[in-house]
Amino acid sequence: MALVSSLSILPTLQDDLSRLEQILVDSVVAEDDYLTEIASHLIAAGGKRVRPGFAIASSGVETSEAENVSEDVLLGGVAVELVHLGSLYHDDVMDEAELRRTVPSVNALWGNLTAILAGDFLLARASEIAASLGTEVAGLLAKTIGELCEGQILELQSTFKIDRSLEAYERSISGKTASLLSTACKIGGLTAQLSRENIDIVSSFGHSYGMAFQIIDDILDLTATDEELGKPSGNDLMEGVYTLPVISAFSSKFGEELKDILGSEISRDDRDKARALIRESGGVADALSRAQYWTDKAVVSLGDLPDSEATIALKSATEHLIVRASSPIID
Ligand code: GRG
Repeated sequence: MALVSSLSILPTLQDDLSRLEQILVDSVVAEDDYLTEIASHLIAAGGKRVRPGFAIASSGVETSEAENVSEDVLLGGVAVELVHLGSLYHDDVMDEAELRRTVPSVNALWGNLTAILAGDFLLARASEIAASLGTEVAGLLAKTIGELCEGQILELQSTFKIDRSLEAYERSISGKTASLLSTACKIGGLTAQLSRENIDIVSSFGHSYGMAFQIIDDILDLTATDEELGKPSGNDLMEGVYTLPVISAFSSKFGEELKDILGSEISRDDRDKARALIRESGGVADALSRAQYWTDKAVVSLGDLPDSEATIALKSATEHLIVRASSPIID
């Protein structure tokens, strides 16, 4: 798992994540065994637990030597992972995705109606846990769920648009991805009762990290294999979601040729042609430098935090992101 290689220099993290896993599994138990099975499906399938990892690490930035986190921090991490899971259930319905986290998606196994309801159930459990952590956490998580929807709607509005701008792209990923990473860090800070100044810093760090995280995710969709992703690669092009490498390639010397292929539904052959053109155009390299812009910003914000083991782990995880996209290996 990527998290292990990126935040793992935090000596207490593995132990905290094992404690978190049990709470996560317990949090989706319903009265009905059938619903429990469906709600547990993607938890059992794996996932990197990036958001809980960042909540845990952020909670420890004021502690010079790492120590195990409180139950409240773990509950905060569980709440953000449940929102992430709920969004994956709904996203897979929207994309008619068949595979997620290397296993058949919930919609593929149980159908769209059940997948939507099970996704709602995960959001409900997330909200219940957030409410137990106080009104600020509950309000923040509710606001973030709204931002995810806003980001996703912006993406929908721009599908198949060959004139999608960098600004429009970044507005969308800010909502659909960066907001939850920022909230994960902020909830870590709130539940550990960090100073207000440090809570604001980890929140802003999480936003910058999240922007880079989504850009890298979008690069990997164009450069990685199906096996590396645990789902079919090149899906964004098929769905008409033109991400940063594509937007950048549109304004290169290959732009006109690319626009002739894209802009509407395409075959797998055309997808492969478009992918080759995007790589040749330097679009992937451009996107990588924009990701670097965001990771640099994230690292700069960490400079104002105490020099703790957790702060160093957050820095190392941020630097690891760029390495992940620069090499074809996904861990
Ligand atoms: C119901 C909360 C809710 C939202 C509805 C569908 C939707 C609006 C939003 C979808 C947002 C989405 C899927 C964003 C992509 C986020 C992303 C980068 C997912 C992959 O995250 P990883 O790499 O995955 O952390 P794992 O599987 O490791 O957890």
